[in-house]
Amino acid sequence: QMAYVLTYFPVRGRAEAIRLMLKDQGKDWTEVTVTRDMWLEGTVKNSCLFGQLPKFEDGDLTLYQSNAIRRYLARKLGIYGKDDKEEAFIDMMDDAVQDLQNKYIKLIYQEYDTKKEDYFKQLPCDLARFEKILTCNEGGFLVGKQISFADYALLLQLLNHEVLCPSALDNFPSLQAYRDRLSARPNIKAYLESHAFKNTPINGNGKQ
Ligand code: GDS
Repeated sequence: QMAYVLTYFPVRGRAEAIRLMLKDQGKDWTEVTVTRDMWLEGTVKNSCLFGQLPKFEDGDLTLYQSNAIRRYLARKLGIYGKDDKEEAFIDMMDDAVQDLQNKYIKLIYQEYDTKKEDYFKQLPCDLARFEKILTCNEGGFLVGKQISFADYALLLQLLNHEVLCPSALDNFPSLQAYRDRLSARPNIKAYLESHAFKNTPINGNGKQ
């Protein structure tokens, strides 16, 4: 069994949902870190199919696009629902988490100094939707009774948003319980407490 290889910048960013999934599922991988200087030199960027990272290798398979990588691994690791219906619901939930992540990335990289207050005003409305979904699903996850790749993405968004806005989850007991329950899974707990996780910045521009 060849080791997986994940190539990314020394940040959590768009690689973190991949890392968290691999950790929780007990899979090892080799991390290749591309520094800003290496990236600006241009050779690595030119070698990337869309000029961006992350890149993921599994033997002779090379993938780009973080969400394609996540879905590939989810299929392979069996965390993509138990049937077509669950799979469709997981896609739907993951797209909703991506909507939130895209807003977050836009704030961090483009509007951090100008739109933070607006973002804080909108945030409870976005989080309330996930609160309702988790309150209604007795399985304890976004979909069904088993963890899926969408759950790792939501957990990371909750953790990132609590850094951005410490009171983010204050009025959302189901989100708090979900964050606590997922963070207590043994492999996730060990990872969240690790030097590797704690010392890796959330975003590439130092904002959080
Ligand atoms: N859809 C792709 C995926 O999901 O894999 C997006 C991949 C992506 O954006 N990769 C970034 C990258 O390689 C790192 S994530 N950047 C180097 C480059 O482009 O040369 N992305 C839009 C998005 O995620 O939807 C961004 O906004 C990224 N920002 C997030 S970091 C600028 C700066 O330093 O501010 N030079 C680069 C900012 C940037 O790439």
